[in-house]
Amino acid sequence: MSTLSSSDLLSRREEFYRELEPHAMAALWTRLRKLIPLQPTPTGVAHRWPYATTRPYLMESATLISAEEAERRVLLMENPGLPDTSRITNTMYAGLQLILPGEVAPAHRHTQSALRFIIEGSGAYTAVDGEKTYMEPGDFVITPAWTWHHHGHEGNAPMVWVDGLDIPIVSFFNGGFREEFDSDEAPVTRPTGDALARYGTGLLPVGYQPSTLNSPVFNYPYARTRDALFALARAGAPDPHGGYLMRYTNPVDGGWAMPTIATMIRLVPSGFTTLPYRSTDSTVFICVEGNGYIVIGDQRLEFAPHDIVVVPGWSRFTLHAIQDLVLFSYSDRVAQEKLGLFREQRF
Ligand code: GTQ
Repeated sequence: MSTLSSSDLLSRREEFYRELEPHAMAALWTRLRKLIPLQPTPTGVAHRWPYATTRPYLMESATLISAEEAERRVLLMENPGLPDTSRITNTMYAGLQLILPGEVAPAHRHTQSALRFIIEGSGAYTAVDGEKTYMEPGDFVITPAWTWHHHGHEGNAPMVWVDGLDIPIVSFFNGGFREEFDSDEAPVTRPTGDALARYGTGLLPVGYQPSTLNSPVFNYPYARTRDALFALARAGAPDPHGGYLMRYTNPVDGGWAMPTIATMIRLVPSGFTTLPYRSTDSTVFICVEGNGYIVIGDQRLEFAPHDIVVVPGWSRFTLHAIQDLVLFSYSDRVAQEKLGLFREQRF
């Protein structure tokens, strides 16, 4: 190595780093610890959006703009630790969408995948790839990437749902783009309920060859999900770290329902507290029903119906149910698993 004195060596190093800059180079050893940290290093912070706070703004937005003019009348949730990114986690988008009776949110398609988790109202539908599905609170609905979709409302009260999209993942690959349909409504070519009948009853058409990475079931009705959760609760003990925790699956292969977004639902029974758990996927929780709270480190965030709570990856948390607590959640876990990145730890 050099014969420079140690102070000369240090100043020569600083100079050397500056000399590299105009050549679009840098010394790895100045960055290695940050580039490849010792522990998973989540970005973003834990945060709660109480529905009591979000709902009045969402309703006021309807006095300011129509669904048609907005294309989608949505207030998005932006993680306070990720300002100006339109992200709720490092890899996920979340918005609250409002549609009023008689409105249509016009047909378009995009390379991003979307999920809807229904919050309130009845009588609105989403038309996805030629089939309309009417949405009820607690339903989980999939809009696969690049399928035409529009939303309409035949009911008589405001309808609200959460949109979960993989926008940041697609942006990472510079893969995000859109197309607008010629008219407001894309053609509906199959009867309502067709997909559920073909693919969602434990049966599959013989010879069926999937043409998509998504589950062919695109509405998982809450009535069925809820029955399953409460049947489990009558039949045995909850998982100590998760409660009665179920994932939404693709009936074709038993994998996750969507290729980039993992979706789960759980019941934490009244009075139950889960043991500490953490995983590498930052997670968005939506409280479906019941009451309780989550403890993340020294932070405690309440769950009331329709509240949204985000938990950064690799933060240890426990769930506490005051009344039977049903939580829907979504994250990039499915993408992490495919890339060999997913880790979890039970304490
Ligand atoms: O309903 O198609 O929240 O395209 C963001 C982008 C909803 C939608 C969002 C979208 C949609």
